[in-house]
Amino acid sequence: MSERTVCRTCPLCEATCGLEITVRGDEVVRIRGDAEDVFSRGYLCPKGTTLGELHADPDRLRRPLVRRGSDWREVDWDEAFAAVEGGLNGVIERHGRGALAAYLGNPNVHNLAGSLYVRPLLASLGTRGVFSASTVDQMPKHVSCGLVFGNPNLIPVPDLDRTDYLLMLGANPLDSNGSLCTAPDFPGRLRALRRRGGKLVVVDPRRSRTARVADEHLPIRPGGDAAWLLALANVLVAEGRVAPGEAAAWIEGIERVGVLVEPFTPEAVVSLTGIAAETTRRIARELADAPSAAVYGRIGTHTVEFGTLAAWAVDVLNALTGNLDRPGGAMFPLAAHSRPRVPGPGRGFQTGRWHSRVRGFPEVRSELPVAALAEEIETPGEGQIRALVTVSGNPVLSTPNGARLEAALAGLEFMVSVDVYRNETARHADVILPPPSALERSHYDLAFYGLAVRNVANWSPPVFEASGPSEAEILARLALVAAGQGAGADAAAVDEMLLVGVLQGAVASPASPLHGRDPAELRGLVEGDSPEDRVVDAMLRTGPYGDQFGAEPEGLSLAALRRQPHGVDLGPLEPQLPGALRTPSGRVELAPEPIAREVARLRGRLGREPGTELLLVGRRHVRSNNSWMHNLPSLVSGKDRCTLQVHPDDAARLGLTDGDAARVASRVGKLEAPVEVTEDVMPGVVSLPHGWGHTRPGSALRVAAAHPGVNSNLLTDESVLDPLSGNATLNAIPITLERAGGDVG
Ligand SMILES: Nc1nc2c(c(=O)[nH]1)N[C@H]1C(S)=C(S)[C@@H](COP(=O)(O)OP(=O)(O)OC[C@H]3O[C@@H](n4cnc5c(=O)[nH]c(N)nc54)[C@H](O)[C@@H]3O)O[C@H]1N2
Ligand SMILES: Nc1nc2c(c(=O)[nH]1)N[C@H]1C(S)=C(S)[C@@H](COP(=O)(O)OP(=O)(O)OC[C@H]3O[C@@H](n4cnc5c(=O)[nH]c(N)nc54)[C@H](O)[C@@H]3O)O[C@H]1N2
Ligand code: SF4
Ligand SMILES: [Mo]
Repeated sequence: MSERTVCRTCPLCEATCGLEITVRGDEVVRIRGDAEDVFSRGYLCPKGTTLGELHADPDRLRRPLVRRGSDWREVDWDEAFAAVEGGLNGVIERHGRGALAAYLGNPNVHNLAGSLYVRPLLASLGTRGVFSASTVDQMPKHVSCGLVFGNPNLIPVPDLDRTDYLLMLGANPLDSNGSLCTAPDFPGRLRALRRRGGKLVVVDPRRSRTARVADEHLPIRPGGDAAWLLALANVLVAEGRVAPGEAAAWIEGIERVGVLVEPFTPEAVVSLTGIAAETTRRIARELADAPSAAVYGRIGTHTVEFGTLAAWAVDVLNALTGNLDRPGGAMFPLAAHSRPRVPGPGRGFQTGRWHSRVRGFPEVRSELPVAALAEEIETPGEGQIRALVTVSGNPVLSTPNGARLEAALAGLEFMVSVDVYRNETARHADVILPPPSALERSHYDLAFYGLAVRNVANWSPPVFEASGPSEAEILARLALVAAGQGAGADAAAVDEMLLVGVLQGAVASPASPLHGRDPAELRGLVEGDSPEDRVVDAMLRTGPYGDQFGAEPEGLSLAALRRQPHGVDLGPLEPQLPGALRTPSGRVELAPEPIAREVARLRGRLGREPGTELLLVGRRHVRSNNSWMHNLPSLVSGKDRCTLQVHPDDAARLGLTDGDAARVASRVGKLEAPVEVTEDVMPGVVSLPHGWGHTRPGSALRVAAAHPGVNSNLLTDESVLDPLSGNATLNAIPITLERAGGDVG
């Protein structure tokens, strides 16, 4: 049989690497980095080569499953949707729509169907019970950007390829390949930064792989980032080094920031951060003196109690040093699919339009904190959640106090999961609807081109034809069932609504060259083999580089991208402010009131002696991807990676040696994990990766079950949230540690 080669963008993480996939018949023969990809230039990580393995995994679900007790039965699609209709309607009839909820997991944003079709699904569910992986992840950044720039999706990224100085906190792109900063070949880009004479400083309680390649590694006490960043700002103010440059014209609140940071002297934050005052002063001066600099913070800065404050302080430092929105600083991408801008001031950003029922958490971006999902299922009364829809998520392993959530899921009246595996979460579902594999769909990265360090666009065709309904069709049919239109309703209605919505948005915008045109006429010009592709075509053509349906003949369209299998480079990032701002003032509002209140709350921690408990942090490994790629033999082979890293001093004090089983306990739970004694963690800190714990009966992941590891989220605490964003605290968890076996005190 002859071989063929298909180029496509890897959808597994945020880096968007180009892959060259060689196929014979319905088999993947080989996957390499696409050397001609305009963005990744041949780079790929070990996960990128596994798309064929994922596709062929015998445990990957090919047909819908219906559960009765602990028995699973394969059914056809009509029967599956009929079962969903019966289950959802029953709950709606008995308890109303307030009893419905949805959880949306991470791969939704790596997939056109998830990005486009989840919204109509949520609208049809008609519930405020919406939860997602965003509140165990980046919600603090959305909130800080929402407050400061007026748009929670207007997130600055470090201008990696041009910066002279990168101060990176709580991120480990050598393993994660980058997050909220799409940059294929992050390792190569960091090497280039140092080669051109730039400096990389990594702030992390662990000597991560990224810290190892940095010019300087500053170990920080977990949870200390917000205080430390405020201390850097304090030094800039105290030493008269605030220099926002031309941006001063459209930034307000700089003086207020000066007042807010006043108590956070380098000396005052030493107990919270463990960083010497003179080091803090030196880094502040280096930041101010660098020709260009970017401060960048990620998971370790966000998934902590003061996550939003830390996310805000990152951008404050960029603004105070004149690096916001300038080359080499922190800049805003302009994605090819972005919507035409409405000029002038915006409506700003609000949270708390409603609140969670049990603990009263404010809604943020129409979501409630996933750390509150279990209690909303358990607690009786009006609005108690009785039915759950999960789409590509595994909250049992990925959200705090997984044991409590798992028990709550078991008590639901109905649950449906859209997932490619029967995993630790989906095993509680009554119906599982499996979409085709990633190779059986087209791809265009709607989420991550908006966070990329260069403006690029790339569309990938499917490698194989899907044997079942596409994920878009599954989600559309679910939406129609939830809307009461029945299991037999035609999904095309949802497709049309999405497509026409894009066109209507364009013709309604005075900023668009298509302003005033007839959407029906444009609809006739849209191309694409699938409904998702047609939406992408509409977005591209009406977007900032679009062909505007002929008015800009050289412009982008799906057809234009089809002709460029290695993607289109749209150039380095360009300044976007003040035009992109959506604040009511039309300016950067650097010192918003909710943030000021958080500063005051953190101020209350100054001078408090730190506790003596060990603090737990997470970590990632390049051969892992949250909870769901442990079923691939090539990724889990080798020595156990789910180890508890302990500093030699702590190990000696506790009588632990390498390979011992240790009992770890937190306020909410306990587990046993093998100890790895290493100087890579700072004293007082232990580290355990998340996404493991493949021990649950009823999941169907045979390879993962042979390399189970433990679920670190049995230890994370659902009671402590970042109040502004509702984000969970996944790092800096106080724990106790002892040798398992009971013979040691
Ligand atoms: N302690 C701790 N916990 C953490 C983190 C941490 O750093 N520490 N990180 C957090 C972060 S950043 C995140 S994003 C979350 C992730 O949390 P989740 O999104 O809940 O978990 P994942 O492990 O990403 O699970 C993804 C699921 O999607 C399925 N899937 C894969 N591809 C597809 C597809 O194309 N379609 C469909 N329908 N399903 C698919 C997989 O089988 C898997 O079940 O975990 C969080 N949890
Ligand atoms: N290989 C792989 N790649 C992935 C994923 C994966 O699971 N595996 N997940 C993807 C997802 S969903 C995401 S969101 C991204 C995340 O990408 P990153 O943000 O780069 O996440 P991590 O690699 O977990 O790095 C977080 C670092 O923060 C440190 N840390 C912990 N607590 C603190 C603290 O209080 N302060 C500071 N300064 N540092 C702290 C940890 O030691 C760790 O090194 O990765 C994505 N890419
Ligand atoms: S770095 Fe991310 S996008 Fe690139 S090959 Fe690896 S998993 Fe895929
Ligand atoms: Mo994430």
